[in-house]
Amino acid sequence: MTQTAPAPRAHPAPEGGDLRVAVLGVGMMGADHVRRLATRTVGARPTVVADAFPATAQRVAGEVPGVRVVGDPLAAVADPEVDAVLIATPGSTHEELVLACLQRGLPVLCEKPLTTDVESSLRLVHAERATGRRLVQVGFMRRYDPEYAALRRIIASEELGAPLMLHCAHRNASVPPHFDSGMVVLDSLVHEVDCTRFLLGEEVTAITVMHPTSSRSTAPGLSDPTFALLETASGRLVDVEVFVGTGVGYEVRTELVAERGTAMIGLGAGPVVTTTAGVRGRAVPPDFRVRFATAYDLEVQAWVDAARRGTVDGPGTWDGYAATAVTTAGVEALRTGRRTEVALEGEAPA
Ligand code: ISE
Repeated sequence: MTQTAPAPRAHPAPEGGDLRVAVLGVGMMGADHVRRLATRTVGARPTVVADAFPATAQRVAGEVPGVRVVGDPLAAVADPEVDAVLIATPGSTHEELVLACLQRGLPVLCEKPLTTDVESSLRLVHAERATGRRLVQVGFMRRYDPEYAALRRIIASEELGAPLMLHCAHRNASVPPHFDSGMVVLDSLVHEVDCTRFLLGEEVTAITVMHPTSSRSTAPGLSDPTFALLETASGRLVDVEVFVGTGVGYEVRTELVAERGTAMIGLGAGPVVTTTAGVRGRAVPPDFRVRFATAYDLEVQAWVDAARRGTVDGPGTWDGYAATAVTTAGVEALRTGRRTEVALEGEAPA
């Protein structure tokens, strides 16, 4: 759905050595990526970190020998000891940072969402295309999760016949205090939008977003849970419950309903009884770093391997743009209470 033929980069890493990576934004996710690059990724190492909070940058840099703090993220992109950039800053900063990487011809792994509005995402699609190469991978890590990959293989094998619907649940124990209802759509639901495109291989053409009665423990200013209905180009339906303040743990489930059977991922087998004690005795992961640890490892390793070959082969700017187009329509659907259609401009890469 997304691949373009990349022009190989002449010197992806200095003399075939480790790819030297700048990590921009070292909050919860960025700090996790710094540790991953330092200890679990082959062929890459973090060299530079930048963060809006200097003390956070110092603390994270202090954990890994050889990592320097650079105050300004744009200076980090321009740093001579940087061959590739991992962006984990808030989505509103992504456009400027990705553009700076494109201008330097650096491979980028940009955490999702690509950007927080559709115009800037589309600008990045065009800016990357203007370079004539693929340089940007978007951090839709679920594509690297063994369970999602297995579900995709089940669909591709047609063992269960054609896919008809997906039922998805996306539950966080808690989110930071600044998380509002728009962020639920742009930052959390965006994963299910990408999974829908990844699993079903088609675009989302309309979205409806509703709020059922909120949990009594919901933070002021946030409506939680949220229910979304995605419609795809061929008429399939995907329902998604996003509940970001369950207080329980991290639960991400996807159930495929197909012509001759169903398949669910994200659970142990058997009756579903979930409490803080776990699912049938199985521990509920506390957050996405634990639940998707393998996916993040595989994602970053795939990005590094491709960057060292002078290319990118994971989800790209088109995927980021397509997902943002749906979630920004979702924010509008939430505001108006109406089903909102999504139209993409231009063509997906062949
Ligand atoms: C967070 O940014 C993530 O990407 C997590 O996967 C998601 O579950 C969470 O809701 C987001 O805030």
